[in-house]
Amino acid sequence: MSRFDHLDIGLVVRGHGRHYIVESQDGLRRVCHPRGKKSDCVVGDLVRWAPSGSDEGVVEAVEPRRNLLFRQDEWKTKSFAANVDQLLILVGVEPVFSETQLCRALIAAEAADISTTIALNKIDLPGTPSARERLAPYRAMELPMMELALTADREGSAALLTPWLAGKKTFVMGPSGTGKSTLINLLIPDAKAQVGEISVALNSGRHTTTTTQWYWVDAERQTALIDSPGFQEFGVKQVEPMQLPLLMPDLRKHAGNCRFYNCTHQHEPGCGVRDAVEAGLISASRYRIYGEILAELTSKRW
Ligand SMILES: Nc1nc2c(ncn2[C@@H]2O[C@H](COP(=O)(O)OP(=O)(O)O)[C@@H](O)[C@H]2O)c(=O)[nH]1
Ligand SMILES: [Mg+2]
Ligand SMILES: [Zn+2]
Repeated sequence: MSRFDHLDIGLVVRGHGRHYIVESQDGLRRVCHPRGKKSDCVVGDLVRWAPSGSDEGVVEAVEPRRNLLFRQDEWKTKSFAANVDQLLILVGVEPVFSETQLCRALIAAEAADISTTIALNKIDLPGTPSARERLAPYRAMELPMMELALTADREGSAALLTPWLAGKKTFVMGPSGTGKSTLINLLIPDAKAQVGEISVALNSGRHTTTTTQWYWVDAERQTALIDSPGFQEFGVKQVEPMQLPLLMPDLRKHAGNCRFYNCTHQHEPGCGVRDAVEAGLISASRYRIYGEILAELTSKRW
């Protein structure tokens, strides 16, 4: 019980600097301000809010979260969203995706206990076989995968996505230029309206994806897509170094074979992970990226 339990619950559908757009249960969206200086709610949060002025509100409290997807570097933490059911990482045949960023996103999702599917978009392009090859280690890890051609085969892509999304809140992540906006517009015909409504409330004309945005796919508001701006940096400082291999399923599978229980899989003798790399069971690039992230997590800042 909290002293705000009598207030209505709303859903944060967008963050905008120091204020938020909160959707109340009747579907109305209004600008809400945090009480006091602190502003720590994120898209997907359920909040207790109270009306203020004629058409705005005040966020009084954030309900406990089921999960929180975020990245963390040396200096700051950046939350993506809370309370999501699944993550869709969209990569494209073009532009060639960064495997490091892909690994980091997967680690952050594992750490937040959010199940992930990788979708390869633009399979109408000739670079498709080599993109598939780069994703082979992920397929071998038994990560669910999908192949899309969001512009070249709209119907086929929608037929794959629609049942997979139904009834869930899906966070869509991926580098820019891979087709995230195309996907949103394909599945949500009134996407522009859902943003436009907010832009009017904020007196801002900008419709670009510069902030994370919650969209309802269906009129019943059961299925949601959360669109995010493309990411560049992706720190995973929230992870304990010893936990890192456990968040990488291919490494985790072999870490039990190491001689030392606290093996870092770097130089120790009798290392099951390095044996697996040598045997081709763990991809050399994944192992290299593991080493890079581990170095980051164990580096000391004075
Ligand atoms: N060839 C091809 N181009 C696509 C496909 N899907 C999206 N694109 C193009 O890729 C570009 C970037 O798409 P966009 O949705 O803006 O990417 P975002 O930055 O992730 O939001 C646009 O020019 C799209 O038309 C596809 O399946 N095949
Ligand atoms: Mg976009
Ligand atoms: Zn080891």
